[in-house]
Amino acid sequence: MKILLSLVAMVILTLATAVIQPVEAVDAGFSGEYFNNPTLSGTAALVRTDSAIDFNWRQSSPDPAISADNFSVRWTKAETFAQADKYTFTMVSDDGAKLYIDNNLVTDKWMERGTTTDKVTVELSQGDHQIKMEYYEYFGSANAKLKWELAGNVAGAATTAPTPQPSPSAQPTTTKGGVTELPKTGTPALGWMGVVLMLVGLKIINLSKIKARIEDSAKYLWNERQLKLDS
Ligand SMILES: [Ca+2]
Repeated sequence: MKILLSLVAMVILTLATAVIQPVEAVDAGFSGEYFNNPTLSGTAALVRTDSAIDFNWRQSSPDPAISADNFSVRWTKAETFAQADKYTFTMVSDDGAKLYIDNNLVTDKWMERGTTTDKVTVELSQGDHQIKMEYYEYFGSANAKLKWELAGNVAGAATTAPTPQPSPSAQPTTTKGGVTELPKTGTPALGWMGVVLMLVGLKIINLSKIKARIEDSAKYLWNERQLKLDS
């Protein structure tokens, strides 16, 4: 009986895994809009896809179409986060930069300066979130980098969270324990029971049939036992 129930559970799990297995998404990278002015003004002089924001241009320019000084870049990307958790974003820039998550301004360092690292920890729901980094180079050397990882993997990151400054059109953010909380927009994770109920709903699993099978097997095992006792 126990073995049979385990088998039934295994079948359900296998079916559930087959149904919810996500298709591996192709990472489209960042859309980068490059401007020949330091204020992201007018029409971009260059639009290209950057697989990552990880640049050290030093004294030179990102592209022949862009000047070596007094340029700006806006990178945007829709990133799918596999789990709801706290994530630490590490931004490096020379000169200034701003970071937005879902159009909420979470780091504002729009200033002339040498290479500086800024970290911010943000609580995100599971699912898609828009990452946007704006950057400008005033003069001299230039670099721009952005990466993120689970806050638990970054020592001391939560202490550097700034006060969030939501843009007027954006939903308000709240701060709890040094962590910036964004408005909840993602879908909650499907629980195990949710998956089973969904499969039942889709009639992939027929509970009455499974119950009948279990009862049949129980009857069979009981009869076998009686036969042994009788003989
Ligand atoms: Ca510079």
